Amino acid sequence: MRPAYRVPVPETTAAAARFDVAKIREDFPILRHPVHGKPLVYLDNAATTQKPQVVIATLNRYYTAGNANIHRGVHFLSERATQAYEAARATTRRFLNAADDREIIFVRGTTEAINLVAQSYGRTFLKPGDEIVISAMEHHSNIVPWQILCEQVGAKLRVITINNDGELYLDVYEGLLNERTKLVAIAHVSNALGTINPIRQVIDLAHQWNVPVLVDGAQAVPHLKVDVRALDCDFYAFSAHKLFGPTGIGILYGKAALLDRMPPYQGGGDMISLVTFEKTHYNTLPYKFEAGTPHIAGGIGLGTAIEYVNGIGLDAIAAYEHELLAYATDALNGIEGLEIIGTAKEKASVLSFTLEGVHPHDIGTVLDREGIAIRAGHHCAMPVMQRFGVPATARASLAFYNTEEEIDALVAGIRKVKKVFA
Ligand code: 7TS
Repeated sequence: MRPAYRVPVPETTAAAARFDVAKIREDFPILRHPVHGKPLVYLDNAATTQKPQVVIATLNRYYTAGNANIHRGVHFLSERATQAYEAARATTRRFLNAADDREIIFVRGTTEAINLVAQSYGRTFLKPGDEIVISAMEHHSNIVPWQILCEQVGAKLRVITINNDGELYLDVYEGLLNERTKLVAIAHVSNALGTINPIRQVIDLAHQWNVPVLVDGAQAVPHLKVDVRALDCDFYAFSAHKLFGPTGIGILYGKAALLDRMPPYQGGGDMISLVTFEKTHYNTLPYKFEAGTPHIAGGIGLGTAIEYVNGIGLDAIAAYEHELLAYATDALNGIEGLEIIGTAKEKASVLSFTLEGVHPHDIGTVLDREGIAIRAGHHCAMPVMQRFGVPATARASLAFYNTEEEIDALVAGIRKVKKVFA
């Protein structure tokens, strides 16, 4: 038997000790609303996060007193909405430490960001026989767009395998890179396992072959400080709704030099500078990739969410969540028949697990009656389930507003599951 997996904790960091979680919880109104008559224990943050009052207020204020279309009106409301939307772009640029606002494209979310790169970059620059490298721990949205592209251009998908802890085999990755490799697309943090990939190293190795790298940052930005210039990634994608912001909005960061060479992804309003029936001239970056009226309130709401997260500080968040993950890991390890899937040395706050003799959906259903929200299933990462030989897992995913008491409630809930199915 393998020794019980433990998350290494240095010693209580000053940042984690200072973290006032009770005060932070007051910022999230939904946490005061009971579920099935029980206090809500929300542990499904990898699917989507809850929204702080400031974000809700931003959306409310926009539709109450600020609604107008952007980039076109000369009237007061339109100009003000445009300013607020563009200010949110600048906030996002600072958040990622990108060099230029032109490198920040508003999209619907991570999924659309990846499809944009696949269809615009991929269809333009890939030819038959070329290869795209992904990993065995990708979310379907970082698999399927590349499969579609492969069918369209005759390229091939190559997959970096992972070990029993859910870590990349870097030597396998090095072996996959060659003159046919035209793109690497990889998760920064795995949604199903919690693994934090050594993304800087992944990027450096690809760049030795002049291969651009797209990083799926959906599960990273809520937990880690991301600096796209320090990483030197070529594309970085994330969704606002996993970062305490609204659904329906997200970001594609791309290096301007690459985005400039890429054709538009969709045609329509706002992405043009001149249209005649003979020829259309496209707008400059970032607007070339932003056809049609966007999710204006969502973009502005994302800006507020980022300011809120910055106010707490990602270093403090990471330190607190690390301690909570260690606490939860120890607590779950104490339950007989429970196995944690995803035991990487570098891990974000995701706990996937199986329970002997109980289907994950049954775990989820019993926990729900206790007011505890987790996700059960394949987490849109079916190849991860296949890799670990399980049909599904139960997954508790933590955010900075979760507490040790909530972990205790989860453990009590799982013990109840065991009794019900004994
Ligand atoms: N990439 C990763 C790593 C994800 O975790 C998700 C969503 C996506 C991409 C897609 O993001 P979207 O906002 O475009 O849908 N992950 C999950 C999850 O783990 N449970 O529900 C959604």
